[in-house]
Amino acid sequence: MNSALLLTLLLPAAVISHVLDLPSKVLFKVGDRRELTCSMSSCPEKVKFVWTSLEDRPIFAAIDSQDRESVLVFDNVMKNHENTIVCKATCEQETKQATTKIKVYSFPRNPVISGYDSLKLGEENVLGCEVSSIHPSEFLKVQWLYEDKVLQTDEAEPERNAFSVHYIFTPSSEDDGKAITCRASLDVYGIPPDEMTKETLAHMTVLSAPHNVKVSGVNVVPLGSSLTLTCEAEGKPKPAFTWTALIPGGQSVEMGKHHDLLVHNVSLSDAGTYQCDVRNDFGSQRENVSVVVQAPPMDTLIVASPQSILKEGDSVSFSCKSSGVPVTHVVLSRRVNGVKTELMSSEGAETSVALLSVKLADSGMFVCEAFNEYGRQETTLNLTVEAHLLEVALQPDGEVVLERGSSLVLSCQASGCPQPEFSWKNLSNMPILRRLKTDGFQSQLFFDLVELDDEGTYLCDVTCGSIKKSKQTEVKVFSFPSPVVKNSGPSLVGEIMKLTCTVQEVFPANLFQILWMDGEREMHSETGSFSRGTTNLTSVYSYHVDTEDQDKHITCKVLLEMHGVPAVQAVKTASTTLSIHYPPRVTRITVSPLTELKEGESVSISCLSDSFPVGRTVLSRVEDGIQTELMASDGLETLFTIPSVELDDSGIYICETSNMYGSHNDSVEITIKAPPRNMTVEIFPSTDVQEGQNITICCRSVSFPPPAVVLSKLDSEKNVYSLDGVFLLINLTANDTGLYQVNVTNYLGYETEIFNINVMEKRVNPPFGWNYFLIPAICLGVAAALLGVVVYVWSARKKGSYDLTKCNPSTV
Ligand SMILES: *[C@@H]1O[C@H](CO)[C@@H](O)[C@H](O)[C@H]1NC(C)=O
Ligand SMILES: *[C@@H]1O[C@H](CO)[C@@H](O)[C@H](O)[C@H]1NC(C)=O
Ligand SMILES: *[C@@H]1O[C@H](CO)[C@@H](O)[C@H](O)[C@H]1NC(C)=O
Ligand SMILES: *[C@@H]1O[C@H](CO)[C@@H](O)[C@H](O)[C@H]1NC(C)=O
Ligand SMILES: *[C@@H]1O[C@H](CO)[C@@H](O)[C@H](O)[C@H]1NC(C)=O
Ligand SMILES: *[C@@H]1O[C@H](CO)[C@@H](O)[C@H](O)[C@H]1NC(C)=O
Ligand SMILES: *[C@@H]1O[C@H](CO)[C@@H](O)[C@H](O)[C@H]1NC(C)=O
Ligand SMILES: *[C@@H]1O[C@H](CO)[C@@H](O)[C@H](O)[C@H]1NC(C)=O
Ligand SMILES: *[C@@H]1O[C@H](CO)[C@@H](O)[C@H](O)[C@H]1NC(C)=O
Ligand SMILES: CC(=O)N[C@H]1CO[C@H](CO)[C@@H](O)[C@@H]1O
Ligand SMILES: CC(=O)N[C@H]1CO[C@H](CO)[C@@H](O)[C@@H]1O
Repeated sequence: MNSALLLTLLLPAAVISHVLDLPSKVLFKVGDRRELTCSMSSCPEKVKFVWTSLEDRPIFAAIDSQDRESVLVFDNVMKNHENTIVCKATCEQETKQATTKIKVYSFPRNPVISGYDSLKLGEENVLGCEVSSIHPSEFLKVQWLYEDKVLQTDEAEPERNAFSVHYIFTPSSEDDGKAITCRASLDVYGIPPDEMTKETLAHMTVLSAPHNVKVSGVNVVPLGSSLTLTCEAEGKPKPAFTWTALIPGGQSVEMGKHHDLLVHNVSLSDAGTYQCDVRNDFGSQRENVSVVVQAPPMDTLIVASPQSILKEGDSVSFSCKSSGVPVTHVVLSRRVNGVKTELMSSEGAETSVALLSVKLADSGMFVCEAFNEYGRQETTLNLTVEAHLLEVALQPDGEVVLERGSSLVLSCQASGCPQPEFSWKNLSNMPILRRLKTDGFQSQLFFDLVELDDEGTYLCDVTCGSIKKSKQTEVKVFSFPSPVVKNSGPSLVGEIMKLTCTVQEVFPANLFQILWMDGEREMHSETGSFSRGTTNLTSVYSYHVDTEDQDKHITCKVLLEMHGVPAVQAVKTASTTLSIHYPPRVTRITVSPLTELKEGESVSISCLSDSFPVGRTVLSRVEDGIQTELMASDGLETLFTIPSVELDDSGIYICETSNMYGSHNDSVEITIKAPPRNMTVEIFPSTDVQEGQNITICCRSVSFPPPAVVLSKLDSEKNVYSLDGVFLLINLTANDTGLYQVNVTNYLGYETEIFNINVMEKRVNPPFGWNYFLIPAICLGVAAALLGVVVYVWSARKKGSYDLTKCNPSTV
C-alpha cells in the first residue's frame, strides 16, 4: 500500500480531465494481503469502475468499490495473481482507463544446508544447499562461501519452485568446525533489499579415524620410581585410549583406559613394551613404547650342563647369563681359595665355556658375574667331579683248571666306567703277549690251544681316570689223554698173559693213579711220580689165564686226583678182552630135514664147530673113497644147501674144522631115492624073428632102491620077474607073437613100456609055444649070469643105469 501510494504520488497530475490513479506496476510477496486501488478523486459523482485482465486469466481478487475508488483485495497473494490488469473508470460519461502490471515474488526461507555435520576426512563429500518456495526462480543465484570466500556460484533456471545445489568438498582436519555459508539472492526489481538475500551458515564437522598418535613420557626409569606415559591422538569423534602391557609370548595385560598411564614403584617386571591403543568408530591406531627399568644386574644365572656333579672324564659346559636387566658384560671365572681366574667373558648378557674330560681337580667353585652401570651381581656354582665306581670282573674267576689242548677265554669286564683302559699282566707285572680283543667294557684274552707253558697267574688291570682295579685268575693245566691197554696176545689155558696200560704225556704225573679192575674188583694199582713236564705213564700187569677167562674184560682205570678237574674228566678207562686159545672141539654135522631124501627135495647140511681162534671148516663128500670138497668157511657155522637133490648126491658127508692147534671131524650119510624113470627097452636081435630063435630083452631105468622088473604078455596072465631087467626068450613059436609089457617098479613108483614081438612060422617046424619060452628058471639063470655085471654097475654108479655093452647079445 505504501509503495502504491508512493507510486501514485510520483505520477504527474492531470490538469483538466479527470485523473485515474492506478500504479502502473506493483510487486507482491506471496502470502501477503495486498490491495490495489484505482481512484478518480476529481470526479464529483460516483464513479463506475470496471476491472479487466489483459492476460487470459481471471483476477482472483475481491473488488471493493467506493464512490471515487475501487480496491482490489488480494487476501493471500499467490503466484497466479501475477497479471496485467486494466481499471476502467467512468465519470460523467468520460471513461478513462489505466493499466497496472502485478508481479509476484516468493522467497520465504533461508537456504537449508545438508551434509555438513558428517564429513569424512580426506574423502569427497557432497554438501547440499536447498532453496525452496522461490519465485521467480530465474532471478535466483546461490553461492557457497567459506570464510567470506566465494567457492561456487549457481544460477537457477526458470519455472522452478525449489532449487538445490551441491558442492563437492574434500575436507582436511583443519576444516573441522569451520563455517560454510550458502547464500541465496533473488534479484527481482523492486524487492526490498532486506528480502533480497538470505543465507545460512553451518559449522562443518569432519569425522576421522585416530591419527597422529603420540606417546610421550620418560620410558627409561630407575627401579622403584614412577612411570608416566601419555598418549595423544587426533580423531573425531574423540577416540578412546587403552594402555596394554605386552607380555612376550603374545599375551597382553590391560593397564588402563585413560590417555595417561601411571605406574608407581616400578619393578623389573614392569619393563617391556607398552601399547597405546586409540580407537573410535572410524578406526584405530596403536603405538608401542618400550619401557626400560634401570637396575643393577639381576637374575644372573650359572648353569652347568648336563649337570654339576660329574664323573671323571665327563664333559661339562657352563653357561653364564643375566636376564631381566640390561647388562654390559658378563664374566665366567673359577674361584680357588678366593682367587679368581677368568675363563671367559663377553660384552653382552651371556657367555659360556666348555670343559672336556674333567679331572677330579676340576672340582670347585665357578662364578658368573654380570655388570652394568648400576652395579654387579654374581652367582656361584660348585662343580663336583667324582671318581668312577669302577668294578672289575674276571671270568673265569680265581682259578681255572683245564685240559691241555682245550681253549680258554679270560674275559675281563669293567663296569661303572665310561672308557676303561685294560691291560693284562703276569705276577711279575710283565705284559702278556697274546691275542687280545678289547671292546668297550670288555677285554678278552684268548688261549686257543692251552699248553703247559700257559700255566700261571693272569691279571686284568683296569684303569679309569684315577682309579685302578685288577682281578686275577690262576690257570692250571692238566694233560690226560685216553689210556691204551695192550695184552701180550692170545694164550693157551694156563699160560701167563701180560697186560700193559699206557697213558701218554700226562701232567702232572704225580697226581695220576692207575688201577687194574676185573669188573668191580680192584686187582692192582700204581701211582705216577713227579715230573716237570709230561710223562708217559705205563703199568704192566701179569695175568694167569684160566679156562673161564675167555672174553673177560680187564679194565685199566686211570684217575687224576687234581683239584678243580671236572669229575667227568678225572677218570678215564680202557679195557681189553682176554682171549684163550684151544683146538677145534665138538664139531657137529647136521642134516635137515632128513638124511634119506627123495630126488628133487632140498637139504641143508650145517657144520657147527668150536675152536679159538676160529678155525677153517671144510665140508666134503666121500663116495667110493674119493673125497670131494664142497665148501670151506672160516666161521663157526658152515651151512651148505642143495636145493634139489639128485641120485648121485648120495654119499658120506664130512665136516672137518681145523686151526693152528688141531682139527676135529664129524660125518653123516645121505641117501637119495627115486622112482623108476628114463626107462629103455632094447630087444635083440630084433622084434621080428623066425620060429625057434631066441630074443634077449634088456630093460634099463634109473631108480633107487633098485626096481623089480616084470615082463608080461598082454594076452596071457603070466608074468616073469627079473631083478636085473634082462629077459631071454628062447625057442620062440608063432604062438609067442603079441604085445608085451615091461613094468619097472620100486616102492616109490613104477614105469611101463609096451612093445610087439612077431614070430614068423616055419612050415616044417611048428613054432614053439609061449609056455616054453616062459621059463623063469632059465630066465633067472640068464639073469644070474648077468647079475654080477649088473650089481657091479649098480654099486659103482648108483644112478641105476646100465652100460649098453653089458646087454649086448654077443656077450649074453
Ligand atoms: C616397591 O615394590 C617392592 C617390590 O614389589 C616393595 O618391596 C617395596 O616395598 C615397594 N616400595 C614402595 C615404596 O611401595
Ligand atoms: C608393538 O609390539 C607388538 C609386540 O612386540 C608387535 O606385535 C606390534 O607389531 C608392535 N606394533 C607397532 C605399531 O610397532
Ligand atoms: C660351594 O662350596 C662351598 C665350600 O666348598 C660352600 O661354602 C658353598 O656354599 C657352596 N656353594 C653352593 C652354591 O653350593
Ligand atoms: C712274566 O712274563 C715274563 C715275560 O714274558 C717272564 O719272564 C716272567 O717269568 C713271567 N713271570 C711270571 C711270574 O710268570
Ligand atoms: C711218550 O711216547 C711217545 C710215543 O711213543 C713218544 O713220542 C714220546 O717221546 C714219549 N714221551 C716221553 C716223555 O717219554
Ligand atoms: C676123522 O677123525 C679121525 C680121528 O678122530 C681120523 O682118524 C680120520 O682120519 C678123520 N677123517 C678125515 C676124513 O679126516
Ligand atoms: C631121463 O629123461 C629125461 C626126460 O624124460 C631126460 O631129460 C634125462 O636126461 C634122462 N636121464 C638119463 C640119465 O637118461
Ligand atoms: C606094475 O607093477 C606094479 C607093482 O606090482 C603094479 O602096481 C602096477 O599096476 C603094474 N602096472 C601095470 C600097468 O600093470
Ligand atoms: C625046440 O622045439 C622043438 C619042437 O617043438 C623041439 O623039437 C626041440 O627039442 C626044442 N629044442 C629045445 C632045445 O628045447
Ligand atoms: C638058435 C639058438 O641059438 N638057439 C639056442 C637058444 O638057447 C638055448 C639055451 O641056451 C640054446 O641051447 C640054443 O642053442
Ligand atoms: C606048438 C604049439 O604049442 N602049438 C599050439 C599053439 O596053440 C594052439 C591053440 O592054442 C595049440 O593047439 C597048438 O598046439
